[in-house]
Amino acid sequence: MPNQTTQVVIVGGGPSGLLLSQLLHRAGIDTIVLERQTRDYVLGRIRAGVLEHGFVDLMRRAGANARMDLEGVVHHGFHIAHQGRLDRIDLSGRTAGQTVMVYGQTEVTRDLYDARDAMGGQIIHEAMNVALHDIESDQPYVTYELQGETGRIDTKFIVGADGFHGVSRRSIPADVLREYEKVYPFGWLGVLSQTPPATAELIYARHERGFALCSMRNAQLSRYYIQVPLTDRVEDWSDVQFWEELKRRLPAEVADSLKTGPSIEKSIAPLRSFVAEPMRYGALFLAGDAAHIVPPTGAKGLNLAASDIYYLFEGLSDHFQRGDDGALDSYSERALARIWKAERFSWWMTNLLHRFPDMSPADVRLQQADLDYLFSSDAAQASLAENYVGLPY
Ligand code: FAS
Ligand code: PHB
Repeated sequence: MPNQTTQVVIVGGGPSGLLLSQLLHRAGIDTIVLERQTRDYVLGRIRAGVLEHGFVDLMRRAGANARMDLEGVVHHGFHIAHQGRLDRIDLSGRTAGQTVMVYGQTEVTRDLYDARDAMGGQIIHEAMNVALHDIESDQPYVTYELQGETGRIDTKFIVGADGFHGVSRRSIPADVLREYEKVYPFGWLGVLSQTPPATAELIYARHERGFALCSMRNAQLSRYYIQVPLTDRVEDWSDVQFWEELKRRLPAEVADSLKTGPSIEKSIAPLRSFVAEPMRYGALFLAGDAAHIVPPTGAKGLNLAASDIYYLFEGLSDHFQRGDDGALDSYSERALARIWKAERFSWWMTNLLHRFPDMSPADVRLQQADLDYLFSSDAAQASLAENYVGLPY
């Protein structure tokens, strides 16, 4: 396999890597994306469902927004169910008109793949054993294996957009890398069903039996979650058991009208808060889940990847177009400032709504007081809303 040369090698063909590759290509900057899995495998993942307005803007800037703008649904608020009732958070009312868009990550990824294909972007699937070399030098390169042959790509920069289990973060020396982690004592059992959503807007439910979430992908595709112990396995839960437990955790008005149906996807995701610092080491930049993970309670995971890509795109464009490295040099500090605020919000919302195994009666009352304060205070609701729609980039 002949050696190749490019300006930026991107490891990982998930939403982070694809979005950056598309933005750079439109700015005349050459990239090669190395993805370990097949495209079908990547597109088979069911993950995030809520896009901040910043993410929506970036998809439009990338020219990958046509289907999103047609099929995505703008949401102006969501509900919190507690003590048998629904209270609404008025996102647009509390943020001078800002909203979120409900549009699945699977569709975002599909749109980005289509946009890359339309521009003739180079994505190498099933690239195995990707390895980063000489990242401290100004002549780094990447090797990988494809159908038994070894390939080499010489480049100026490498972006690690290869998720939590990728190779990039592990390429930063242990005495340089600092990792911060908090693992939650429960997981989310998620179900996708071809049924109409429970309500027009999302419902985050706090219940003594545990957290639940009613979300959706479109008018005929719903996404539900219930908090489960870490010891639970997917095979422990039949569809009937899932629907019965979900209904127990929802106000009667919602449970009674819930349309159930067979699950077309069912999985358990662990919850953790995680940040790796720094997000740059020599010619290597980390972006998205490769650098940080949040509990999905605040719908921040995918959206944090977007702000990383925004900062990185700005820095790489300045470098290649104007020879200015200011934005690249400040990338890690700038991205981490927004990441830690989103980590805080996701941690706070997770503590507000989940039943922790070791909660004392006092802890339960304090948690309820937190909710009572929230719905008695304009300032508290404005604070939640500005975090949920997305803090400024
Ligand atoms: P990704 O993990 O999506 O993509 C990384 C890509 O790199 C993958 O395609 C992988 O195959 C590839 N890769 C890995 N190692 C490689 C290697 N060595 N060589 C080449 N390629 C390699 N966020 C929300 O906002 N809401 C949610 O409800 C939500 N639910 C989630 C559920 C689950 C089970 C998981 C795991 C995450 C969830 N997230 C959620 C977060 C998720 O959406 C991420 O934030 C998002 O996928 C981040 O995108 P990327 O940074 O591109 O990482
Ligand atoms: C989803 O629709 O998958 C979803 C929505 C909001 C969240 C988490 C997941 O906070």
